Amino acid sequence: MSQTLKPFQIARSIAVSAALATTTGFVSAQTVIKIGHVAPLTGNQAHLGKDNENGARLAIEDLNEKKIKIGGQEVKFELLPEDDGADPKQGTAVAQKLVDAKVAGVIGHLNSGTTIPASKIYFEAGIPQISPSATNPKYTMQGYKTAFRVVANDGQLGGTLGRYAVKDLKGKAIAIIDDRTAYGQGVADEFEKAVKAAGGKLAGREFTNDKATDFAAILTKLKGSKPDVVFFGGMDAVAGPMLRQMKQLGIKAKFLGGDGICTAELAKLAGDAMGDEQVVCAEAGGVTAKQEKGLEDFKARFKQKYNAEVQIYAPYVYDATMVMASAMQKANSADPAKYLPELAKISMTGVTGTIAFDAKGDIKDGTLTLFTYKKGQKEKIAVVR
Ligand code: ABU
Repeated sequence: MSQTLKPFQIARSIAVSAALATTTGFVSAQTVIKIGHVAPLTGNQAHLGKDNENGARLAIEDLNEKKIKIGGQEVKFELLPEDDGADPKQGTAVAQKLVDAKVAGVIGHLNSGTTIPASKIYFEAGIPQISPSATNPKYTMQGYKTAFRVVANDGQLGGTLGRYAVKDLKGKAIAIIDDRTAYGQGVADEFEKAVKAAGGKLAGREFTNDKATDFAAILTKLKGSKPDVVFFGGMDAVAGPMLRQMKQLGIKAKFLGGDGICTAELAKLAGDAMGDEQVVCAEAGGVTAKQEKGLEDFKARFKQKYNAEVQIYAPYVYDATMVMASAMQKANSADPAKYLPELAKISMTGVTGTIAFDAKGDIKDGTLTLFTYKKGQKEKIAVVR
């Protein structure tokens, strides 16, 4: 018996047919390989999310220009960008959306607080995920063979900065504030451990949240213990106003933070409240010697293309995308089950240095770069191994 379909049923039927056409393999009849990318594109971290996404776009463009063949066919890489708003729940929702869209891999998420819960969804779907910026160690400690990251972790960031506060800055009263996110609290915990291990004295610990703009209460409380170093575990959008309010309250301490504050934007967010060499922060990667030119060339090219400075992680996103594509080429397949073993044993030199993963999926021999700001410009202090 024939049945007349209503308009919404016709639309659904077409959508299902299209989906079926691409379920025969991860290289479809159209030879399109979908790569998901997730970062916050709304909210106070949107500038960082856009930076990451542009890193992915540049990589996809470069890959498509190479006219790569996989499985005997020329392939076209397609970016599926998603916004998780730096929110863990939105993070898992968009992760499921990407799994349903049959992406071959995911670059992201930007934040540890979204990357960690999303990683379970990708793992259960067998889809490789490379985070270019999530630094909480838990991400790669869950035993998920699909989880990789191309940057150092909070143990390295917090540990190095904690020792730096005590040994190099000779901090006598070290205050800590964190934003209670997986990243902010985690990196602050590591910083605190390192300060104590180096024999430093804590002047107090307070917390805020990742959307806060008023820090008067916690800063006034900390001011009583006369801190000469304040460490903030969190992102630049919160650190900028915090620096302004420290100046208003007359707190003349050095201000330290991890990669979340180590952005081009921080100088603008803090304005004239940021003194020369007052801020010391660490990027969770870095190159030396011959590799420096490659990274500087990338940044110049990025600026020309997007009319924007690299904030922090665009080069790492670019490399993460290239590493994923390279594993597909080595496997001669974009099927996650086939290229995942190649990804696990990859060794590739990109614009951020050499990328190879340890058994957990962390980058081998991860480096850090310490920066300060002078006249609003980021200046490298040292690359630390
Ligand atoms: N690593 C700093 C920003 C991203 C995150 O880990 O949450």
